[in-house]
Amino acid sequence: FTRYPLTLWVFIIIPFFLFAGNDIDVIIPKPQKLIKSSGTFQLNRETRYLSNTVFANNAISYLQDHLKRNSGYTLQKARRGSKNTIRFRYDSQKIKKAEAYRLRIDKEQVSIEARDKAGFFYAVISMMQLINPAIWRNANGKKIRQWQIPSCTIKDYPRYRWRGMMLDVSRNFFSKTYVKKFIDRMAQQKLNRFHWHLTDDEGWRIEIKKYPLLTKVGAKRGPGTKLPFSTFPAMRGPKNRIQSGHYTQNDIREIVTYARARSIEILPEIDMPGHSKAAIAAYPKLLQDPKDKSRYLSVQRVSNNTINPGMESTYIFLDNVIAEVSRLFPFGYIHLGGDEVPKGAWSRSPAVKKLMKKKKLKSTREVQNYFFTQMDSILAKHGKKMIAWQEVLSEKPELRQDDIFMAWKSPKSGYRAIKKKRNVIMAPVQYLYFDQQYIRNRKEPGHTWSTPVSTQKAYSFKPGSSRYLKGIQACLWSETLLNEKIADYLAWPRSFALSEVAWTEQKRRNWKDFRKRVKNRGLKRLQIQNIHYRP
Ligand code: TNX
Repeated sequence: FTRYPLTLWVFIIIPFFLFAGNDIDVIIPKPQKLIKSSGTFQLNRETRYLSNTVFANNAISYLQDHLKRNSGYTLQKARRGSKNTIRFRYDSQKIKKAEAYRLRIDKEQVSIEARDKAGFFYAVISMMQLINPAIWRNANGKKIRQWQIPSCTIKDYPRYRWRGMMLDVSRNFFSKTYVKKFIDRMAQQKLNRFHWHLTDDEGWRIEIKKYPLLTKVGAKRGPGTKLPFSTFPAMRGPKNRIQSGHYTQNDIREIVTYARARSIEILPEIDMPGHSKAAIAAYPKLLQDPKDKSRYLSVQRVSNNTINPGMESTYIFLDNVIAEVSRLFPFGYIHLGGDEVPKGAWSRSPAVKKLMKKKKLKSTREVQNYFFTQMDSILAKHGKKMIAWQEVLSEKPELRQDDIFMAWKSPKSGYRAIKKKRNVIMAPVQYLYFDQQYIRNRKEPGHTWSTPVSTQKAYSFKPGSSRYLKGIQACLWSETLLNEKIADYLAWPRSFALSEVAWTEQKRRNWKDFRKRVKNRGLKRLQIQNIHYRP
């Protein structure tokens, strides 16, 4: 006490501890508007909730689950208005934007207003981020009977509608349990689109009743099926094996329900016509021209992995697959891949030559256009719109205006598509490929083919704005994700940055301020859930 003068104590040191104790500026992604007031709300066994809308049901259950687990009691419904309540109120007058909410906390009550399910859910997420991070514990621990919520008013809405993450479960398989964890962690960050990369050369991971061999053959891997990348030392060991496994249709329905309870829509991806070795292994006769003499390698060095666009059987097969996928996933879009069709694919296929003659197609490019035009109308028949990688955007594609393209090569390539009045989701490798190393180092897991993506680099992404820019997403390809720990490590803490770039207005974003919130709260939340993040 005597080392520092009294003035320093009165004006700096004591106030610091006063405010540090119940700091409210802890939420990630940062809300658009947050005003602190005095006092705290005590959430305890006597607290009740009131609601005038079914839109709040998911939010209430989510809160109840966490309280049950970590306090041992159920948040009950109040009979009438009284003190110590959390009020959920539908209000489309006051709340104008989709997914927006207003959250007001004072000593007597918490009041939440929104106009849709997502808005109520995000209000609860913000409220939970304001209290002791132990609320996020998912295993049983010490029961906490009383939670302090600092008083404040928050008015909040997302900057972009599409706030996504992609997980590749083909190159390495992830269990249903892990996929659910992955989804729940997204929800904690107000991310709302889970892009599920379900098929690729290395494995077909979704049960299709009409074609059982897709999983019987296409989801099983024997010994010796190593992935070709070996920059990370662990990848040279015996654990570098592609995993077998797939999701049954019941698994899928369960995961869809789980995600929807957290305001997350699932975008399934069936990658075609390239990246299809697993499907071809299961049904070679339906998907490749037996007279095709072309031999080629993909950029990942997989041979002859491309579905033939000149055969009738291809379209019948894909139509049947899309029919089942459409029924499983309620979301309005299906992702059809379209990336990295290898040079030379089907170049010596009589079936493709015949098609080119019949339809007057002059190049491989035009054959690919034709393929996606056909696929787009198959999707339309099943009531879905198309999302695809940017390669599908050609000179004059006859694709529907509602379709969306994912720009992964660079932000610039995304802006070019926007100029052509095409809907775009930005997922540039330089900022949002979370399968890349954080820093260039032999001991770091992750890919090395692009530049490293530190958390700060991801945070520095400025996507811009346009009515054609639907939002952003990060991608976790799994060639180097040998296990769940490596997946966690590559995803966190970078996903905090993703969520804030996707949610918070540019002028509200600041790296130092963000880093402080991550350090003080974000990382604690990860620790409590045993998430193996990169320190
Ligand atoms: C490129 S990006 C791919 C993936 C790989 C990824 C590895 C894109 C549409 N295709 O097939 O897994 O690089 O980073």
